[in-house]
Amino acid sequence: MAAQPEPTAESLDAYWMPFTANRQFKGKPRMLSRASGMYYETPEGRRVLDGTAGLWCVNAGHGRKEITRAVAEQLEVMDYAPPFQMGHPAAFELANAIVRIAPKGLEHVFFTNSGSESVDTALKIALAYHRVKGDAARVRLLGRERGYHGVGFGGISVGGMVANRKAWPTAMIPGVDHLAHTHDIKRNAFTRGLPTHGVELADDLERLVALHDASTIAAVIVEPIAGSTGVVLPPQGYLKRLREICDKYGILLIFDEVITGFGRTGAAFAAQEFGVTPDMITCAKGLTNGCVPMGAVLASKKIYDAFMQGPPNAIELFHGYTYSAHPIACAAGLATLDIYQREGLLARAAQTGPVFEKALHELRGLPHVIDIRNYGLVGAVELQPIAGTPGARAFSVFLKCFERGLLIRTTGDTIALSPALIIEPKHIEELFGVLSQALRDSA
Ligand code: PXG
Repeated sequence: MAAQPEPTAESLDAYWMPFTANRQFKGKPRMLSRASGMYYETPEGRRVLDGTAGLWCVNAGHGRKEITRAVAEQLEVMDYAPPFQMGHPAAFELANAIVRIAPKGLEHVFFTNSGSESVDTALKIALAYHRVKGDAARVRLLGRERGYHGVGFGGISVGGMVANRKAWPTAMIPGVDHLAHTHDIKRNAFTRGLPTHGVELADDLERLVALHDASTIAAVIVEPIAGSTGVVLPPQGYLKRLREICDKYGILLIFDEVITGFGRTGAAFAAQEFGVTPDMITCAKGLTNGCVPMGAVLASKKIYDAFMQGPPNAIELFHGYTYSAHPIACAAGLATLDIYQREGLLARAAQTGPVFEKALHELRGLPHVIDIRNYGLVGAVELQPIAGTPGARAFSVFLKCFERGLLIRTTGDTIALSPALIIEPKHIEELFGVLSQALRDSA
C-alpha cells in the first residue's frame, strides 16, 4: 500500500473522537491502518500486537476472510431489508444460531446495533414485561456501582460511573437504585480467578428490596465481569446468590454480557461459565467479531411468551431499530459464529487462560502494581494512582506500550487486557514482555 500522507492538525480537526482526549490525540496521533490475526499495523508500517481484541470485540482475530466473503456476498444479493413487518432468512438463521449456543431457557433474540442499544432494549422489555403481566407497579430498575452499561439514558442511569452522574446529573431516568460494587482489593488483591471474599455483597439486593419493596422492582442488571470500570470480578457464589434473591421476589435478572459474551470467559456466555441463568442477556461486540455493528438481547421463553397475547394483529413490543437484524450484520454474525464453532473458540479461553494467568501474575512486584486480576482471557493490572492525577500513571504505560508495539486499554489506573481468543503462547510472551518493560520504565 502506498504511504499515506502525514496527518496535519487541520485534517484531524473535524472528527470529534469518542471517549478520547481529543487535544492530546490530535497533538500526537496514534493511527492504525491495517489488521490481520493478532496484529494491527500503523500507517508507517509498524506492527502492533492487539492486546485488547480491538475493544473486546474481535474475538476470532482480525481479517477473517470467511466474514469478508459472507458480507460481500450478502451485499451483492440484498443490501437492506426493512425489519418491521418484514423478514429475511439470515435474521431467523442468526437468531437460531445464537439460541443454540445460549444458556438453556433463553430462546428468543431481539436485534440491536450496539451494546448501548441492547441495554436500553432489555430495560424496556423488563418494564413492559411486568406491565403485560398486569404488574405495572414494578417500575424500578436496579444497577450496581461501578457498572457500565453503555451510553444511552437508560444505560447511564443503571450504570454506576461518577463521570456520567457529574456530566448529566438531571438526565438519569427516575426510579433507579444501585447495589454496592464488589471491588475489594483489601481482601482480594492478587487473587487468581474469582475473588474468595464478597459473596455477602449480593445481600445488598435484600437491602434495596427492604427499602423500595419488591412490588416496585422490575429488574436488576449487572455485568458478570465488569470491564470498563476496571475489570471487577464477581466473588465466588455472588451471582448465584443474586439469582436466588431475584427469584424470591419475582425480580428479573439481566446479565450485561457485552464484553463477556462469545467466549471471553471460556464458555459462550459467562452465564454458562458461572452456572447462573439470567432472564435476559445483552450482548454485542463479539457477535460479529466487531466487523459490523450489531447487538442483541436474549430473552427467556417466559418473557417472550408473556408478550405473545392479545389481538393477533397487534404489535406486541413497540420497539425496534431501522437497522435491527441488518442483513449485512446478520451475514457477519453467521460467519462469525461459524468460525467460533469450527475452531472451538468459545471454549478456548479455558485452555489458554492458565498460560495467560501465569504470565500476567508474574507482573506482581513491578513498580506501582497494587493488584492483578484475571478470568479466562480477561486480565487487569491495577496501578497506584499518582496523587492528584488519577489515570495518568496507567495512561503513560499505555503510551509506552503503543510506542513499543503493543495495544492495551486503560481505564482509570487499571490496565485491561482482553486479547483475541486465538492468542497463542508466543503472543502471550510478547505481550507481557512489552508490558513488563513499560511498567519498569514508568517507575
Ligand atoms: N455494556 C457493557 C458491559 C459494555 O462493556 C456497553 C454496554 C456498550 O456497548 P456499545 O457497543 O454501545 O459501546 C459496553 C461497551 C473498555 C470499553 O475499555 C468497553 C466498552 C466500550 C468502550 C470501552 O473497557 N464496552
